[in-house]
Amino acid sequence: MKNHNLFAALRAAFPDNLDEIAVETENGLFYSWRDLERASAMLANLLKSLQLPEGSRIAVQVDKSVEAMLLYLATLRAGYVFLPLNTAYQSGEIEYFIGNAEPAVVVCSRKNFGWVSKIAFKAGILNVFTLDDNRTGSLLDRAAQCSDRHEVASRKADDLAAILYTSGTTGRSKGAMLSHGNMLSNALVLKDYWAWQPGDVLIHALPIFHVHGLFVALHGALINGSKMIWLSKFDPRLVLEKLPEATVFMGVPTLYVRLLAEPGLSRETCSNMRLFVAGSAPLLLETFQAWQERTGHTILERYGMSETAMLTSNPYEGERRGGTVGFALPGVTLRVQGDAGQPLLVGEIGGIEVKGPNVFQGYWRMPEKTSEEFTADGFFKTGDVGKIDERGYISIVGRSKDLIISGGYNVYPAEIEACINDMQGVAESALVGIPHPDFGEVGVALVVGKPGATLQADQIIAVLKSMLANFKIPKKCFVVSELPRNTMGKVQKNLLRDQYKALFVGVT
Ligand code: MCA
Ligand code: AMP
Repeated sequence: MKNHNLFAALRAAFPDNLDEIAVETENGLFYSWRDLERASAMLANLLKSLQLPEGSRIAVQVDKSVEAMLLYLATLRAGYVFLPLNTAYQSGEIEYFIGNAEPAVVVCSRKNFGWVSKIAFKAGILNVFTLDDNRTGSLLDRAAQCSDRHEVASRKADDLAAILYTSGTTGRSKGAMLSHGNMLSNALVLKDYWAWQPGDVLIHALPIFHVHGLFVALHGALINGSKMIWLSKFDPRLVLEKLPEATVFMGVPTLYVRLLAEPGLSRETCSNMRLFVAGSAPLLLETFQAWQERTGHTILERYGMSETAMLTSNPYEGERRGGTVGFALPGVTLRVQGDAGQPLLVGEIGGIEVKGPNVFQGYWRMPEKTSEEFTADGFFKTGDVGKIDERGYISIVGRSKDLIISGGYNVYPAEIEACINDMQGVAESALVGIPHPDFGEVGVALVVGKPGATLQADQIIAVLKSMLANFKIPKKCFVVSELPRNTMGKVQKNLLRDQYKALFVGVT
């Protein structure tokens, strides 16, 4: 029987000459394809030696490094389920993920071992390893004793490969379950659609705990046997320095905004480049146009979700239209529906629904939530609102879900509002997304105090900082006397967005 393990497909795409360079880091380290093969085998053998039950989750909250990427590959290879966690998450957030996903293994950085292991041990997890971004930690110490030969675990296409937590409109995060088949189908479609070529070199500058960096960028390079220039963190100057050696770059819009702020960005620095891809948040037309003028390259914008990986893309050949996310990818069926579920005409705005081999297996241990998000005829409701023009180009014009996308990270107002509402003296609050020149959009909190309470905006922010990942912290907080409500009593966030829309104009 065919092995549908995603790692088997990625491994099969390694070049014949395993001594070629697969990854180069900013610190001048070079990893050959043989290194990737051997190290992922050793790590997979370590996981295997733990005799974990089938389907075990491996939760990982570590700084970006090649070894962290190898741990992902090893988890696939050993047939377990990878659960990446944003390094910005604080203890309350990690406690929730660990409690919800019940991983069998937790890997964290050494500096966090004290509090992470406490949470893990309390949850009954016996295997807690450390991994730092300087190639040290107990995970590598243990893997060093394992064999560098490992037979890839056999998996079916719908077996789980990863769980990505994505927040919900009602607060707590849901684990989107992605299978080996979901991810392989997407990787193969993108390889073709973006015309990956022999000799391509990817600058990998995104975090590897979300779809963009972990799947779109990494799978893209690996399934094409392409070299990666691996940057531990996005640094515009370093990217500029590496552009002449690269052909492909992927980023959230903030990365393009920051690169445009660099005087060194020019046609010349980009002359070796073949493709710039943007996604995870709307790319402003002004950024799209400024990039074209400065570099001569037209950014290719695409659209996806944690639940689905990539759904649409502007074409590689043919016109890439700014302000649109292009066409549904091959194999993806996309429709725009009216409120009553009726199909809409060209140009009419409605909810985006999708179907395809890339669409996830459901939310982890939330069957009811899963079925709510699918239509009777099997389409997944994205929560994005869009339209399709006469030439078939899809545009995202808004979201029916209350979501703020800040620098490519998702911030769910309900989660932040719940934290604020729990604070002493707070009657209620609202978090709204306000345009921001760097992050695209940022959260601003409006807080109403209980009668007689004296609230300090700074104090509210300070408390939030102790509870939540830094990117979720409102960039501004205002104590107000009331929130505008409609006749149904619902807070009119559109009025608040309008009132504060100029707050960050001109901010750099
Ligand atoms: C950092 N800060 C932020 C953000 N990032 N504030 C709001 N939004 C953010 N995204 C704040 C920190 O809280 C901190 O504030 C200060 O900026 C400096 O933090 P630092 O970590 O040094 O920031 P940075 O290195 O400049 O990071 C900015 C960044 C990063 C490079 C744009 O946010 C990033 O890598 N974003 C990419 C996210 C991504 O990969 N998204 C893909 C999701 P203070 O000093 O006050 O504490 S996958 C997805 O959406 C799908 C499905 C798709 O379609 O791709
Ligand atoms: P997440 O599932 O957390 O990764 O976030 C997915 C959401 O990001 C989508 O539902 C969209 O709202 C948004 N998104 C991703 N790519 C784009 C894009 N190119 N333009 C607009 N929104 C996007």
